[in-house]
Order: sequence, then C-alpha cells, then structure tokens
Amino acid sequence: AAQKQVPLQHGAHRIGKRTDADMNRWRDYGLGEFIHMGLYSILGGDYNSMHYDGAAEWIRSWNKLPHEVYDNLYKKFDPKNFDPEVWARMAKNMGVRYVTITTKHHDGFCLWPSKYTDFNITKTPYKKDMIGPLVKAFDQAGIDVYLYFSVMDWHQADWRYDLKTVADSVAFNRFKTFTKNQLTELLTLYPQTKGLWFDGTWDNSWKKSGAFSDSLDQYLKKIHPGLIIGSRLRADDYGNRHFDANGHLMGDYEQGWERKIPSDYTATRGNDWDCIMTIPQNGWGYSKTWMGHWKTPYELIEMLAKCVSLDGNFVVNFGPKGDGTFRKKELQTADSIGAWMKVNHEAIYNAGYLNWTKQDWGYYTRSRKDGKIYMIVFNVPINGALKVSPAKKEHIKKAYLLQDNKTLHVEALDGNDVFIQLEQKNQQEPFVIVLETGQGG
Ligand code: JFZ
Repeated sequence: AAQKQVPLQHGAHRIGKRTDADMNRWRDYGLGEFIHMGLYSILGGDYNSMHYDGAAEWIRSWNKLPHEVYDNLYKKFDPKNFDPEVWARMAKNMGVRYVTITTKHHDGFCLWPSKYTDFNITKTPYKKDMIGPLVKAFDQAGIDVYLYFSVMDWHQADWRYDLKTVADSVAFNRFKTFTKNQLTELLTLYPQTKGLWFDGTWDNSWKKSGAFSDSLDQYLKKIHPGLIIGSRLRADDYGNRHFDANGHLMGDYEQGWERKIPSDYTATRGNDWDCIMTIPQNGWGYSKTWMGHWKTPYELIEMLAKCVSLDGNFVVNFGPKGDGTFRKKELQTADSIGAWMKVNHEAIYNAGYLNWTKQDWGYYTRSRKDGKIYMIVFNVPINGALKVSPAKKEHIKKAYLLQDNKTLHVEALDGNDVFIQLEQKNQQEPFVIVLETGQGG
C-alpha cells in the first residue's frame, strides 16, 4: 500500500534522478577534488603556541582565540606562492574531473572581490582575486568547477542561529538578501561554474526558511541553467533537510555522505551522491599537526572504487598552506592516486553500479558507455582464484588485465559461476580485470 503523503509546498519538486546532459556529466566524473583555503590556512590549527584539537578551519570557534585576532587575520593573508596553473596541473595529474573550491567558509571571509562586504581578499596584502584565476585554470584543464559557499556567516551581524524575535527575523531577512546578492555575484563573475556546494545550513534560522531556500534554488537555476545543487541547501516546510517529509531527496544529488560511504547499494536509495573525504581523520583546512591516521593512497583508491561501485563519486580534500602551496604529503598522495588512475581510469570514469553479488576480492563497476565490467581487486585469496558469480543469463566470455591486456584463464564452476585464475598471487597493489560478457550460458 502506498504511504500517506504529507502535502508540501517546499518539498522535492522532482522524484528520481536528473537525466539532463549536465547531470549525466556529473554522474560520470568518478573522482573529484575539494579545496579548503581561507584565513584559517594561515594559522594551520595553531595559535599562541597552542594547538586547537578541532578541524583547523573551525579555529575561530575556539575559546582560546579571540574573535578580534581571527577577524584581523586578513591583514596577513598573502598567498605569495599561489599559482592557479600549478593547482590545476596537480588536479589534472591526479585524474580528477571536478573540483570544489571554498569561496567563503563559516568565518565569512571571501576569496573573491565581493562588493557586498569589505571582508574580502581585495583588502588583504594579496589584493587580487583567487577564485577567478582558479576557475579559469581548472576550466582550461578540462576540470569542472563547483563553488563551495557557507550560508552560515560568523562575520555578518545579521546572521542568526535561530529566529526567536521579530528583530531576529528582520535581521535575517537582510541576511537572505545579502546571501542572494553574493550568489548572484559569483555566478555572474564566474559563468563557467557548474554547480554550488552549500554548507552551514543546519541551524534553526535556515531550517525555518524553507520557502526562501526553495525560491533561492529555483532562482539560481533560472539565472544559470544546468546548475547543480546538492541536498545541503534546502529545508522543507517542516525544517526537514536533505530528504523531505515524504522521504524524497531535495537536491540534485545526496550531499550527506561526508567522511562516510554507504555500506551497500540499498543505503544509497538509488540516488545520485558523492562522498567527500579528508586525508587525515578529520579537518579540511591546513593544519600543521594532522589529526589521527593519514589515509594511504591505496586506502583512498579503495574508497574510490567502493563509491563508484555504488554509483557515487569520490572527492578527496586538500588544505593548502597560507602561502598558497600544498604540503609534501598531499602532493605525494595526489601523485600516487594519479599514477594508479593513469593505468586504471577506465574502471572509474563513466562507470557505476553492477548488481552482481559482491565478492571479498574487491568491487565491480560497469561502464555506462559499453557495458564492460571491471573488477577492481584489493584482496587476492590464497588460492589465487577470484570468484565471479554473474547475474542469471549473463556469462563470462573473456577476462583480461587492464594494465597490459593479458588474458586470464576463466575456469567454469557450478551454473555460470567462474574462477578467474591469476598467475601471480602476491599482488602488491590494487589492479583491474576487464570482463567481457555474453547472454545465456
Ligand atoms: C562542514 C564544515 O563545517 C567543515 O568545516 C567542512 O567545510 C565540511 C566540508 O563541511 O562540516 C560538516 C558538514 C556536515 C556534516 C559534518 C561536517 N555532516 O552532515 O555530518
């Protein structure tokens, strides 16, 4: 029986995936990059010889650091060694197909010359715009650009966490106009923008502004056709976020997979989604001391394979230093992922979910272009044989290594199950096997 539907004015306006060219392109990215750059990059998580335990880009909220000190950091913002071409080349070499850049984080500092606030990059010793040159360099490298924008703004006097009085609502209405102006400005200045990545939308003030967030979403898409906006912008009539009261996704893709990956396909609810991941345990902006375990390139590649196998994209975050350069470890990580991608990108780009039973050796992906099946292998069993159990009516005709086209022996088992026999059992790195299938069998 159909569930009772709650009538909504500001719920999802579309059920199911977007199928236009822009969204199809998004779906096929596979791998992306996130960049957090801002005033926090100057401090790197430290102040007065003390270290802040939280995420470095949140350091302004630390009670040991006076707001006045933080808000004057713009006088020291001078990324002298910033070269947009170098950033774009690094991303290209890593094999990413889209990038999301912070234009304004929670602190309210704007990396573009916004005419709606003085708290922007033109007032720093650096003086110049950072966003424009980045958009241009990435765009020219063939990497699609998305702009991160925090709605929550600690610098604006009109920002409210909640709307408890009439005065709160009056101030917050001014803030809404300010927000709309800034977003219009970004899309006007940087028309190459493919989408907006909203953040800081979890407070009551915003949850009570469902009508506004709905109209803002429609307005932005009207002035910028094809624009992609995830599920972190809107709230419905009742303040539900991501999914409306009827369980429908509000946004072009699910934006809630932050440092976590769906356990299986059911958990994705069949929606478009991406996972954004930090290399350390947590923390997005540059931190001199990295938090917890540092994910190795192969760990990140395994996450990438898992995301793509579940129809999602995987996005790795980088936090450049205040001078505009990347720490060595990040450069090495980007390099290693890139080296693997150069050989194996076919299994990642334009590929997605395959409904065959998952096996312990790794992950399947299927090409949306030609239906080829990829096995991304991380764990080779002791017997050196990889079990494949195709869905009914499909059978394996051929298996070969993507890295050198070497054909592998396919041994028939019960039904249409097979063992793919590896000649070399002690693999040291993840590798890909291509399967060609036929009907019947
Ligand atoms: C937010 C920011 O607060 C953070 O600084 C960073 O920019 C990150 C990309 O986004 O952090 C979040 C947002 C959402 C969740 C967790 C952290 N969440 O949904 O679990």
